[in-house]
Amino acid sequence: MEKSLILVKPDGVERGLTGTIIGRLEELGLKLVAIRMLRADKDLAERHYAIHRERPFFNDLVNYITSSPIVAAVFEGEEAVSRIRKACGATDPAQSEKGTIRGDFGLDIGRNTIHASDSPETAAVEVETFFGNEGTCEYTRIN
Ligand code: IDP
Ligand code: MG
Repeated sequence: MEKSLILVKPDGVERGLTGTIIGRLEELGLKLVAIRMLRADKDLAERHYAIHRERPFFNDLVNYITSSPIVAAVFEGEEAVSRIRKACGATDPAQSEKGTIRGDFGLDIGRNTIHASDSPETAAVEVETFFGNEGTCEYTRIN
């Protein structure tokens, strides 16, 4: 079954939106299989966003994601990656549809409330990055 990693970014945690965001994804019928709050350090943030290393916004991105605690979670379900990306909306909240997480809560392109894996392959790497030590849980989701 497909897994996807999400991060509630600092703006989501600080505004008390963690439960709402996790709830929206649970309401899609996806199964929550791991969750933890952490303050990412520079090394973790740079590894997570390594693909953007050459982009002009890389330093801002790393500074932002390490500025305050985040909540990392893993959801499991059929087509979890694409369904969660759809629920998140476009990267820039100004372009995201209402009813999506970023469209409803995102403040700007940096403070866009949530990260979500962009492919099953990326998800596997990201789950390992954030939950490599403790792993994920197994149970039956009853809908
Ligand atoms: P995604 O989060 O929708 O997958 P990515 O292109 O992977 O978007 O970019 C990672 C994060 O970097 C975005 O969520 C956003 O916060 C930030 N970002 C992306 N493009 C820009 C930009 O042009 N300026 C500033 N920040 C950006
Ligand atoms: Mg991305």
